[in-house]
Formats: sequence, C-alpha cells, structure tokens
Amino acid sequence: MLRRLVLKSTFAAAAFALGLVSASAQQIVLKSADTHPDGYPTVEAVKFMAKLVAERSGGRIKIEMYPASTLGQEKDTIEQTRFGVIHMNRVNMAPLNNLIPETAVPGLPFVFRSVAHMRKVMDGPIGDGILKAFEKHGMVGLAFYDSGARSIYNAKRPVTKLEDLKGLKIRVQQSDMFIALINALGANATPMPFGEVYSGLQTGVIDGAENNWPSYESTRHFEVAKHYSQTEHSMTPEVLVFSKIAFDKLAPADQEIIRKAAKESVAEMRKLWEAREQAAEKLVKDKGAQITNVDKKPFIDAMKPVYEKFVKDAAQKELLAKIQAVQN
Ligand code: GTR
Repeated sequence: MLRRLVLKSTFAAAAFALGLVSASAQQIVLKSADTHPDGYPTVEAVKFMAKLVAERSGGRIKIEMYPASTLGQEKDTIEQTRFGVIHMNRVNMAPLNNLIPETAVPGLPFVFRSVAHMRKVMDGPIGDGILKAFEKHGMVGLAFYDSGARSIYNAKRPVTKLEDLKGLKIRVQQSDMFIALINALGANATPMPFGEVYSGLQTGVIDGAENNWPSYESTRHFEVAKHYSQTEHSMTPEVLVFSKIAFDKLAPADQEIIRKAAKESVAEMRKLWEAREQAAEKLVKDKGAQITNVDKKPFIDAMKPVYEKFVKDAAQKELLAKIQAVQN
C-alpha cells in the first residue's frame, strides 16, 4: 500500500514537472499540436479522440488542441515532442524521414498502388512495425491517418510531362527523400516550412509546391499557383505521435485509454478525409485552378535513383518488399 502511494506520488511529481498536470486538480492536461487549422480532418479527428479520452477517464485526462501551427512549424514541434514540451503531435511522415529511416519507405514515390493498398499496409503488422520504430527516437507512434495523394502545382505553366518541370523551383517538406524525388523529376527542390509556402509562391521565391487537395485548398495556395498536375507521386501518410518521455510517466491504464482512442479516431478521420478531399477538389476548380493529367509512366521511371538512394540497407529493402507484396 505504502509502495503504491509512493509510486503514485512519484508519478504525480514527475507528471507535474513535465507540465502534464494542472496545479490544483489531479487532472492530466495534454497539449496536442497540428499545423492545420480547425475544421481540417486531422484536427477534427484528434478532437474526436480527445472526447473519447475525456469520457473514458471520467474527465481526468484533457487533450488540448493547438491547431494552425500555434506551437510552431512541424519540424520544430517534432523536436519539442521528443523533449516532452508538446505531449501529442499530428504530423506528416516526411519531416520524420531523416530521423526515422523506416518512415521514408511508405513515402517513397508511387510505392502504393491505391488508397486501399496504403490502408491495408498501414493498418496491418507492417504499419505496427513502423509505429514501433518511433520509440527509439523519443516518440510513441499511436496511429496513421490518411493524406491522400500528393501532386505538383505551380504558378508558371501547366505541367503534363517531365520536360515541363525543368527549372521550376518546387517547395518540398524538410526531408532528404522529397528533395531527391523532386530533383529526379528535373525540377529544383527547395525545402521550406509549410507556413512559408504561400508567401514564397507570392513573392516568387518558389514557383510551386506539392500537396494533396485538402492542403492545396486550405492554405489557399491555389490562389497563387493555379496549375495543378495530377502527378499523385506520393501517399506518405500522416501520423499521430506521443512524446515518449511524457508517455512513460502516465499510468498504464491511461496509456491504454490513449492508445485505444487514437486507433479509434482513424475511422472518423477517414470519413472526414474523404468528404474533404471531394469538397476541396471542387472548391479549387470552381475558383479557377487549372487541373492537368500526366502520363505517369515517365514519372515512375524517373524515380529509380530515389529508390536506389533511400532503399539501401537490408531493413529498408525488406520493408519495401513486404509493402509491395501486400495484396488488396
Ligand atoms: C500536408 C500535411 C502536413 C504538412 C504539409 C506540408 O499534407 O498534412 O502535415 O506536412 O502537408 O507539406 O508541409
């Protein structure tokens, strides 16, 4: 009994030191970051999760959502999550590529044949293995969310073939793999935080970027880069992570509540995502975005050096082979 009490108060002290617990009550307050604004499917899915967690903990665990990059740009929030300053974070896998090699493989160009293939891989043992790999790097991987397919858009001209990309400065996420991907297509990759892309396009620091329909729409990039080419070169998923230092301080039962609610938020996210993808595509077209189709074959062929560079060691080769072997 005494031991349990001591353990409990040690936990309380540690949690307090990490800013998990509010001063007066026994309440655990968790800060959750997202680069997207309220209403975006990732943000709403975490709010859904927060509701489940609040219900199941009898109101004891509160997840506070900080959307719209209020806690910083993605790459910085990842660092803060590893240090335990931010407790939970929804990010794309790309800015994790340099830190966690396993995250690069599902982001490889054209690696998924379809959304169904991507979901089957990420929902199964392969996805679980990737989530597990986060722990060595200070984060607990909770769940994957959809991110549709990323396509290239620019302010200069319609892109229908590889040659049209020559010389275009295309913003990419802060990931060596995405830099290699865009350069292999013949454009010039410029890594830059998400929040700087609109002004970068406006001032001509960059000519274009690449993203899915909902991000192209919510950032209003379509206003300053109206040529959207359906390259659909990557389906790199979103991921929900928890700070490992903070997670280890939680009681096992609370960890379980969080893990379970995160997994349960995936179905909700996908429902919101599908609706938002359609709405975003319609909205940008109505607002004058010019959509072009590309013959994907030359784009796929151009990706050989990217695979050679980023699927090097035995573990990455094995992971790639396993992903490709999944039938859907
Ligand atoms: C979005 C993704 C964000 C962020 C952004 C980017 O699709 O949801 O997390 O990674 O792309 O391009 O920086």
